[in-house]
Amino acid sequence: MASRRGRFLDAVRGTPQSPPPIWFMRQAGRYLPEYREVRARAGSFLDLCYAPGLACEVTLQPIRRYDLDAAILFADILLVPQALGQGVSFVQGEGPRLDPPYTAALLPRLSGEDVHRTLSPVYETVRRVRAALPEEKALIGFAGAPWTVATYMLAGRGTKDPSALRLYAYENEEAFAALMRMLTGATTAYLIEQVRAGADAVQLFDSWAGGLPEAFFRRWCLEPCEEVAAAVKAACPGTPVIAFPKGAGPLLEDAARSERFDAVGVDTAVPPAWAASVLSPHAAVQGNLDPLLVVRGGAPMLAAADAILDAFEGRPHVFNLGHGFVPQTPPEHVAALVEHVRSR
Ligand code: 1CP
Repeated sequence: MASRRGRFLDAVRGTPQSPPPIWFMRQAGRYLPEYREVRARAGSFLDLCYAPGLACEVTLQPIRRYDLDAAILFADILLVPQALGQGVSFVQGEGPRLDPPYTAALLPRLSGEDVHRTLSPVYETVRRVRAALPEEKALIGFAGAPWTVATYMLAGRGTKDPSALRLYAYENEEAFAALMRMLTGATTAYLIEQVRAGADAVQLFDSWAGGLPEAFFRRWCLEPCEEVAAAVKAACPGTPVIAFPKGAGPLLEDAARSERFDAVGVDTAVPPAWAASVLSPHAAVQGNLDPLLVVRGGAPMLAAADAILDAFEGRPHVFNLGHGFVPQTPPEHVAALVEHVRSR
């Protein structure tokens, strides 16, 4: 329902709100005791992602606790490689494993034909969350950006340094381009179904967009995300799309200038004053408190929040973190932060 209104949707469409709407990346997750309880009942992390009743419950938990302006679907960016036919598992304490890692030889075994069969429980979660959410709160759907998902598919796991994967892309142009085409198509189909099921906006997480040369960033981060956004908007007119090319630095301006994106996520390393003057004349901005300051809490957290609020005063801004909450975040610090932002 692209016509829904609300503080979050009005801000991402370009109308400043005072105080700004608030949601947080990783707002559902291990820092919340009520999440840990449901997670223990679900069995594995992937079982939780594919159980609409439980995934709906954990999506709503942070809304109940903090009355946030937007919920984000509980799922993971690695459901798409699984739907394409690559094995995905989460090893306790070690993170994700994708098996076998992508090579040209794996390509014939992957298929974008049938992603909805694997992903249909996610659409059911979206329907349930939208039905349970108050009218004025938004539901954000999401997917990983093709490049970021490709890094996991190529490495077979999370990598601290994706430079070997960039070399793969340079040296195996055809096999890499085929993977990116498949991911772009599957991501588009996935997000369109999320919106049809009730997501009010979508975010593309490009967590590994940092440290790339300009031409590589444009070709493999920006352009595939623009293609996905254009197709989502063509199928579901008026749906806001948020791009989050984490670590992109000055190349964030390219994303903000793109007519395909309504808002850009701003990571912790970006100076808010720069984002306010360079980015926000083109797009709404979302961010960018250091999640580690929420672990610290108290005056340093509130002062940093004030600096962000001051920088974006009078501009379309969604208050958020520069990256997700870490598991050791005290939930009471989050409550104090929300109260502070709302009381300005
Ligand atoms: O045991 C657990 O509970 C697993 C922890 C966890 C959670 C809570 C993972 C594993 N994924 C999630 C949920 C998740 N992931 C959401 C849900 C909504 C919310 O924000 O509340 C979202 C939006 C994501 C997106 C995601 N998954 C990203 C992009 C954002 C980012 O953090 O950069 C990435 C890179 C992933 C991969 C992933 N999933 C989980 C882990 C531990 C990782 C990172 C792996 C690595 O790089 O080592």
